[in-house]
Amino acid sequence: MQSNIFLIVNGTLTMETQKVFALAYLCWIACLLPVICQEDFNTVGSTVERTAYHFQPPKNWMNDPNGPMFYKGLYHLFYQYNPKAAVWGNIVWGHAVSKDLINWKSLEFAIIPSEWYDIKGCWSGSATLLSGENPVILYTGWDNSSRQVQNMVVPQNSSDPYLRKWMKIPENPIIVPDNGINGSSFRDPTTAWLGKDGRWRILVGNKEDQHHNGRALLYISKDFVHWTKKKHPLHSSKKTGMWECPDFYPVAKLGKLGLDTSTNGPDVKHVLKVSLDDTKYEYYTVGTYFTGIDIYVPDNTSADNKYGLRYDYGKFYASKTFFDNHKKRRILWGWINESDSMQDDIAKGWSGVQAIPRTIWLDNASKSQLVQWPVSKLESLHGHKIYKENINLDTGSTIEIAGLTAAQADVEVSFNLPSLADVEKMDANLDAQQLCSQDGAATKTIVGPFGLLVLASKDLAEQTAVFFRVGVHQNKMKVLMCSDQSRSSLKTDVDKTTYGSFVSFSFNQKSISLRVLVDHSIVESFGEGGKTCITARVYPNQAIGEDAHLYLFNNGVSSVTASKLTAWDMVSSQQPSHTIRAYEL
Ligand code: DQQ
Repeated sequence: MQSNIFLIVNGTLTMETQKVFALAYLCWIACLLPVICQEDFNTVGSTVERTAYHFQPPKNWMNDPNGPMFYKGLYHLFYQYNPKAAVWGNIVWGHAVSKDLINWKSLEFAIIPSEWYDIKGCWSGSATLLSGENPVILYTGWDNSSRQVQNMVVPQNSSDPYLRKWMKIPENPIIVPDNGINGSSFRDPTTAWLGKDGRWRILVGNKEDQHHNGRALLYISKDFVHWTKKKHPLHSSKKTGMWECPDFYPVAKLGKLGLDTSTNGPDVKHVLKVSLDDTKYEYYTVGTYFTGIDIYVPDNTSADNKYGLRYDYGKFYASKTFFDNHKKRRILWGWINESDSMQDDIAKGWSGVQAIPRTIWLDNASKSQLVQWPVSKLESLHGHKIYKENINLDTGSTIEIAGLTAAQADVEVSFNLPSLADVEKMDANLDAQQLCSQDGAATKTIVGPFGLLVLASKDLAEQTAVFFRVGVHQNKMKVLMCSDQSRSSLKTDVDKTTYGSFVSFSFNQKSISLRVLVDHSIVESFGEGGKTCITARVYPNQAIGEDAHLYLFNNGVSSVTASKLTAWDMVSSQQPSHTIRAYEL
């Protein structure tokens, strides 16, 4: 090989060499800096919609959470990220670490397009801790002929708790779409689990083209590198379209503790979650995993399609769980996408936020649905507290809860229910979301709507209403929970869909609870201890900063009492900001 020394004549660079160096320098600036050396993370877009305690890079596009794990004392979160713009494209794996799941530091991008098998993008995937300690990541590569293939990376140095450098293995791609699998619907490998036969299993999201049936293809491996597809998928469902980001994991029948993904047995049920590309909604089923035949059968307690159970009935997609072996809990991450236009995202310079990580467990009473609650460490951000008891809410009342930073708050309230002897009959032909949308918070029924108005302007022209109504629907007494965005912003070019769902509720109880996390443009709501969750993305332009207010309200005919209300100002958390070195942590 020619050495540089030969290009120097009389101590100066030849013209040719200068050109080469200049070109190389330009390439380095233009190409490598933004991707390999990280973009300039200091250019933080400053808009009123930016959140203060949700996970959010300083600029550009973010979508799915990827490969979450706990490793050597640190939580890792990777995420789909466009280093170049606030719209989807050029996808790399962003990487951040945290000691508590709330305060984050950025690291170098973990996986970037570099090989023929991922040159068009490094898409979603999952981490697995082999033998409980060696992390590997499987991800989807968009290859040079636009096929989706599955690839593997391993840490360059597994003694580094930050796992800064990841190496693509020489065997990549390790799984390709063969035998009639459509290469444009073949992605998002799951965390692997070990069967009794000592072999690893993963799912890859797919659809069967002819009938538009979504399915979770099952692959098996002895060594994690060579994978064989099982003849039948682990599960499929008719006319559900492409299943993105499948997630499959065990939950304990009793208690709230999480389980390692390989756990199975009589005390365990399994959950299969899929993200429906057609609707951009997720649904999950709870069921039984028959290990001998590698088939998952959902219980008949909810629909196995787009009408099924959802983690969140608002904006929440491409979610992923992981088993936190440090605290023995299962944690759920989900992407909150925007409700404004692409032009607005470009103007504000960013798009996409991650929901607060939630502990997730099986509802021990019904065993037919999951319960979610923000990780307890969120409470470390609690600032000034307000506590009130027995606030009577007569019909038509709107009572301000003053003295709070209402744009950045955590609010918990319990409502004592009035007599339910004579409640409204809800239209049996409408589902929960349609019922919530009918008249939103402005409707008047016998019991409800009652709840909270958050991110409200003083004159209430802007407000996001999160509320309950009780009524009879299809001959059963039900509690409806709604998040009404119809007046969330005076802006007109944002999606103001009202969301809703019925809450699993035992009517022996006299009260119902609501917790709402307000973070400037996010309203993340947890009904009845996390049995129903609704996340909304809102863009107020009057109810911002000091001009945001919080109210209790009741528009129902019957009086309701807010028996306890606790609200906290929230301190801002440390968000991914810039490239850091280990010693800064
Ligand atoms: N996002 C990724 C895909 C996944 C989709 C691409 C879900 O891997 O299917 O950014 O939002």
